[in-house]
Amino acid sequence: RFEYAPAPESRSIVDIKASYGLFIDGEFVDGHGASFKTLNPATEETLAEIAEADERDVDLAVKAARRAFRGWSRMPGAERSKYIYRIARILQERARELAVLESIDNGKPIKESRDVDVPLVAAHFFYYAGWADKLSYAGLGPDPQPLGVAGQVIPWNFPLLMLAWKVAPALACGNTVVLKPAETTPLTALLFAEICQQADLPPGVVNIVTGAGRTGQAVVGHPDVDKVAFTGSTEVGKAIARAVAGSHKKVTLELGGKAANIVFDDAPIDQAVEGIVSGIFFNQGHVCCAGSRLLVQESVADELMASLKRRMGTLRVGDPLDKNTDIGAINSAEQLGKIRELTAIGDEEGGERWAPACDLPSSGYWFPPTIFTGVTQAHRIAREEIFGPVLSVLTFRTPAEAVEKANNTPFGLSAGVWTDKGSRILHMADKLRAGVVWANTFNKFDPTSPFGGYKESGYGREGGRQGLAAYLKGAEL
Ligand code: TXE
Repeated sequence: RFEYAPAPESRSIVDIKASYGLFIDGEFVDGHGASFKTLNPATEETLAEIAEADERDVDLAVKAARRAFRGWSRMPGAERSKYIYRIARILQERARELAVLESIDNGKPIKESRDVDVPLVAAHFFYYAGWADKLSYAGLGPDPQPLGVAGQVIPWNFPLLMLAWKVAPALACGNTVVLKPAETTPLTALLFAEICQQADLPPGVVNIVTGAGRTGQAVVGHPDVDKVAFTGSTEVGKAIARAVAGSHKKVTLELGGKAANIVFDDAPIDQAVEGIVSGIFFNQGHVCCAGSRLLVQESVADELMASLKRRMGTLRVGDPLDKNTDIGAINSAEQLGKIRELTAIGDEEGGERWAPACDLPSSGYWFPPTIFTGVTQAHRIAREEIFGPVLSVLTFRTPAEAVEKANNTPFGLSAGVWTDKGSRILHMADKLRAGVVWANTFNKFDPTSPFGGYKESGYGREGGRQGLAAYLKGAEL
């Protein structure tokens, strides 16, 4: 049954152990390296001690994945599909636990992990389970073959969803996986490892190695890794591209963004305000495709801003496990520092800061929903990814000016267009250099749709039929 267990607000439904090992060859094992702590960003309490995989551990994981590749890649697609469906069903059965754990470790509101993250995670596994025995119909060649061992490095903003985007297509195509979760959010990946055991997935098909950047480097640099899939900062993405340059490894990179959410004067204002709010405040703005630049047509700017401020006044910031919370905790002290630094630069450069009055909890990492008006294209807050609940507002007069401003960024991941005119939507979608253009909506995701960027937002696509190409030999989009 395609249903999700509702209302998981209680922390008591998760069992967080004091310490966690690495998941290699189907077992939880001790690492050779040191360990690190993962915190609850809403309280700063330590949740658990996590093993930090070093080069030796990564080597063991890659060797296990290589051994498992033999059987997994030769298994009939229909058999692989059964395992992936089984994982999808267990993800649904354990949805409450996964949602609560994700909110505790990441800081995101429970209504988002419950209604968006976890359902999409299960949906990805269901979707790619369906492809496993139909690869020769994917239009990617008559006899598609897997690449081998996939090394996958993921960020902290959607810990379980980024895992799903990478693991589900890799397995469907017959690859095996060594995945490194982000150091601030390892817990749901480790629960996923338990789910792989529960699904009787053959040992070594999925391996989870926890750790920080050094562990990621070891995964990416391992000579027996055939495919590197990375989501994270543009800076690290470039370092990874350099590290694998000249090797046999196939690479996909999903990096930063600075999306424009463009509101024309004929847009339904109330609807646009909802889209702007979800575009930048969903997941505390820790979203690579967040609508972090609002481009509003001058003639409706005053009306729109007044309405946006009223709506922002109703947002509730606080306890991620409270189902009424709209904005949860910032994921780490480091990310909070980055948001504070960039917004202080916004003040210095002459932007006008506004945030509704809100009582922030005394411990934990918090930042109120904030807008900057009077922003020009030269301002750093109009150009750089803040990755927090901060919106930079610019205005435009003509569609051509909107296109010029929207495209005036090193990134090209997503954009939004709000207008009543269908022809304008088509025109803008054609002119905007962005991997996704949403029309009269924002931040809508679906496993059937390919996602990925242009320019410094990376290359390759994840999701949909196109997402299979990243995990098959010789297949290009
Ligand atoms: O990202 P990193 P951070 C952006 C966002 C944010 C900034 C920094 O602007 O403020 O990046 O975030 C692993 N080789 N995005 O520092 O460092 C790391 O351990 C291999 C946008 O968290 O890129 C983690 O697992 N791996 C983004 C993952 O890379 C390395 C999501 C991402 O961490 C590595 C996250 C190395 N040399 C941040 N160094 C998006 N596109 O959604 C680190 N890692």
